[in-house]
Amino acid sequence: MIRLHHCAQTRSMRVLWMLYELGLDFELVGHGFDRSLRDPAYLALHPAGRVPALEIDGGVIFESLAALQYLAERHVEQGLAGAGMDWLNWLNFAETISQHTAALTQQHIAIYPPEARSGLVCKIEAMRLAKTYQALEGRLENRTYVLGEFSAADVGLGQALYMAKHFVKPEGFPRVAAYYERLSARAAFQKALPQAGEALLYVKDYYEVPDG
Ligand SMILES: N[C@@H](CCC(=O)N[C@@H](CS)C(=O)NCC(=O)O)C(=O)O
Repeated sequence: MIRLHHCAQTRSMRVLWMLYELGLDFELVGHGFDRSLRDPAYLALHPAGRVPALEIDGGVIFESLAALQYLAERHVEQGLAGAGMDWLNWLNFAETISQHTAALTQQHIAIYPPEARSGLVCKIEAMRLAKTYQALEGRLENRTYVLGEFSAADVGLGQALYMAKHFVKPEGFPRVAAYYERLSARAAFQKALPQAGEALLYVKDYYEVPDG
């Protein structure tokens, strides 16, 4: 039995998307994005109390991009695994994007009271996030997907963009914008979106960099 522990609009969405791409049977366990992730029962699955946690093959994978790699290689016949340095670099580049999104989510949404938030940190993180789009823009010159053909690396990157575009719009990066459109049109991506009634992390489509 495969079991995915998931919160809507977080990095666990990339694993959910991947499971749908592969057409696997699995159980989905939804969690609140709150202190319940620190319950001892959940900490036994994820030592830092985060999502995702993927129970599979008698073990637990608790890093989202490791989960994508494991699944892609477990089902290599489906053609979503790459090889060599390009595969590893671009699969893991999703985290280079997501680290800035995590910082921006903390600044714009998680920190209370709002006066404790830093406009300067928001500006710096948004600029650094834009630099990651620039890198992706370069990689996508003459390529439809980062490895040429669609792979699990695009699942990681597409989901990283899904979260990141709340803070930096991809429109200034035409290849990235078109890439995101292509990825988000996939049926498996659409199935991994928040379902009706699920608590959302982002209540706005876009969070402006605050003054100050
Ligand atoms: N590098 C980890 C990061 C996991 C992570 O930080 N997940 C966030 C959601 S995107 C989380 O669970 N945060 C809850 C918390 O920090 O309390 C991965 O890619 O799986």
